[in-house]
Amino acid sequence: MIAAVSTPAGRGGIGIVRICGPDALRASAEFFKLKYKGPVKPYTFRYGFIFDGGLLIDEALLSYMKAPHSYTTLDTVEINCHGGYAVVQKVLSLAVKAGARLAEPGEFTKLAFLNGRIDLSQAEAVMDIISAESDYALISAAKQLSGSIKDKVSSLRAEILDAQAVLEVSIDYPEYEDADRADVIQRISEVSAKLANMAVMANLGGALASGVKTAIVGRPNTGKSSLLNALLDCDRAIVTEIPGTTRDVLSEKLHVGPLVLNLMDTAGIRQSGDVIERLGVERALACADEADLIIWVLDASCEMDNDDFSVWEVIRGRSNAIGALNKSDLPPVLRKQAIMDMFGVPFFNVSAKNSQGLDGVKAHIINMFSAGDIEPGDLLTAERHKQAAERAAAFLKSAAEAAVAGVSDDLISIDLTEAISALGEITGENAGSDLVDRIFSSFCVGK
Ligand SMILES: Nc1nc2c(ncn2[C@@H]2O[C@H](COP(=O)(O)OP(=O)(O)OP(=O)(O)O)[C@@H](O)[C@H]2O)c(=O)[nH]1
Ligand SMILES: [Mg+2]
Repeated sequence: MIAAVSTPAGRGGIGIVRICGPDALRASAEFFKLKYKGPVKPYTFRYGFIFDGGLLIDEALLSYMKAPHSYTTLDTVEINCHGGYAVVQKVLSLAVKAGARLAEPGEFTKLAFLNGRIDLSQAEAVMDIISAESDYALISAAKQLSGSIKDKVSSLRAEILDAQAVLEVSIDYPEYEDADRADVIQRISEVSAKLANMAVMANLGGALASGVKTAIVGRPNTGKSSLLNALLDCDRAIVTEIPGTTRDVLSEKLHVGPLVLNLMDTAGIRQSGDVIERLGVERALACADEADLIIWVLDASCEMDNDDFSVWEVIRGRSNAIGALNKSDLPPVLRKQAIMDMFGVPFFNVSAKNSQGLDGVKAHIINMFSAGDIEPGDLLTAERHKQAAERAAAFLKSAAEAAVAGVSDDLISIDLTEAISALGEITGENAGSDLVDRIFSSFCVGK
């Protein structure tokens, strides 16, 4: 029997202590006294009082979810008491006194997984719902919880198993081999392509769900920090007329329509003799490297210099860059159309100083990441799932290539088994206990 506080620490209207295990109802009766006697029916609330021995602690509600129809599939009791630090800790300690042990992070969800009520992708979706900060992340996680990934993976798995079954037959009856082999090659190549595509698109899914990593880059003094402040509508970063003001990467979240941007203001990129500034530039470059979106800031009130062109070397070839022609409140030297023609990057006239032109930038970003008709739930969002899909795709590709090269069916079948097992890591069928422990250890206590 395990118990935990399921609501956040601190003060709130209600605090919930959850007790789970075959003995949960009996244990709760040791300290929860019903106002009106009588058996506790499952799926109803009962009103009563918490007592520590003879001492009244709180008035509370108790609900009882009976096995197997509960979150964990085991008997579960939830006590809704008042949401203060002392009171919830007291209720928790009473549960422990009654025989429960403190639950580990994510242990309730882990039980739901281990008892087969949900697969691993659904268990992860629970945590994704809790951490969702945008509609996209939330809806995508909700679909995953209802089994969107589980279903997708099991249909791909079924296709591989089908192909494998054909191979097994031809191992036993070599006379069928030729026609069937062509069919198998076709099928596994298709599944491989589907999985590879899912893995590629997962980059977008991840950016949409966990926030678009957005690096604001440019040479010193173009107004990167001013742009960050303007976008956030607050005085977050230090702005001065001295080139090389920003050193560390400053990160802040910004909600833009359905998206969350993880905005990062970076040091102005240039060659510098100053050790600290150089370290700042290294960080800026690393930031640009891993960004889902780069905002390149140019000062439109003066000609581009060598530093601007070295920033271009960093950005060139990236499909995820947009440009801000800043200081457009001053007499213009750089013209938008000419700059766009020169670099082939969409540019926007902005004035960070006057907060002008920002709506156009935001609208463009929303467009970039709405990616046509992609609905939340269409894409993989977790790096773990992406890697498993990549691995499965690679095994299938190698199986198809081996089949074309005339390798024996039993060897091809080994690759197919590996692909199935990679998919099984997503759903948890082939996830080792280390991986499972690692996943649940990142959960909240009480979930
Ligand atoms: N007129 C005008 N001045 C601006 C604008 N944006 C920034 N500035 C000025 O440009 C100077 C540099 O601004 P910062 O935001 O510190 O520039 P930065 O790119 O972050 O500079 P570093 O951190 O040194 O790389 C400051 O004096 C700002 O007031 C703008 O839109 N219009
Ligand atoms: Mg700055």
